[in-house]
Amino acid sequence: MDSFGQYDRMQVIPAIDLQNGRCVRLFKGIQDQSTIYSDDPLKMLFYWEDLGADFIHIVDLDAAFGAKDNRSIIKRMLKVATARLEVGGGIRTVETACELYSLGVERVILGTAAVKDASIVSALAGEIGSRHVMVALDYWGDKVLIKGWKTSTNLNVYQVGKVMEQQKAGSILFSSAKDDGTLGGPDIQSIQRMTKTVNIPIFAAGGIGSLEDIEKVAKTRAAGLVIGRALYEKKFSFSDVLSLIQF
Ligand code: AMZ
Repeated sequence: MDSFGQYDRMQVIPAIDLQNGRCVRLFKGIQDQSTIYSDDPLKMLFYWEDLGADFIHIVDLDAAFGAKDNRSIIKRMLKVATARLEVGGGIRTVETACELYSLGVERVILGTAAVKDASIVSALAGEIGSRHVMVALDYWGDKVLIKGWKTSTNLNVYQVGKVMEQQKAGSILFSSAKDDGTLGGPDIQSIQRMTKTVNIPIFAAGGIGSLEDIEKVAKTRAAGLVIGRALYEKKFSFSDVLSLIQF
């Protein structure tokens, strides 16, 4: 299947990252380098929905770092959301993933757990279907990062991508830690390489700073991309994004 084929157009997905109950953006994923954008995640959800987002990316940073979690907030968001939500951070068991799916998560994101034991991906896909299982491959250079990007592995991100495809992941979230939160432009070469390596949809994240950056990603056959800081800092508006990807 073409990595773009199952989507009418590239999906551009605003991100809500949660830390201590608030909406933040980190710089290069570093735990204590956060900018707070809102104290009210529900308001933030409605804000993106009102602007026309039909998919929203939610990350529980505290849970990804292995500390406390923001799961009760996420459950409240699930109750009221009209957009479809993809949710990740600290989901380490099939049971937790299934619970979130049963509460309405469209794509459950597994990072650390999938990298540690890829069989969790096929086990979860067997329970909820591949299209609801997104594997997060967060990387620096070509090495996979886990545990809130604090631990580097020796694993090659493209090889792991292939394994995840074999394990029936429905899609891959491909986040460049080096670029995340910098507004300095996406890692186009690596995105291109990953879209050529696997045949499942790739969602790129990290570094988007301008509408031109979005156009560059669109040319890579990525199925979508996740945007954080550029939207919060109003580098462009979400309606500009929607008109850009309409064609
Ligand atoms: O910014 C970070 N330090 C960070 C981040 N954004 N660490 C993890 N994550 C995200 C991944 C993925 O969506 O991009 O958390 C999720 C994976 O979490 P886990 O707990 O499954 O590895």
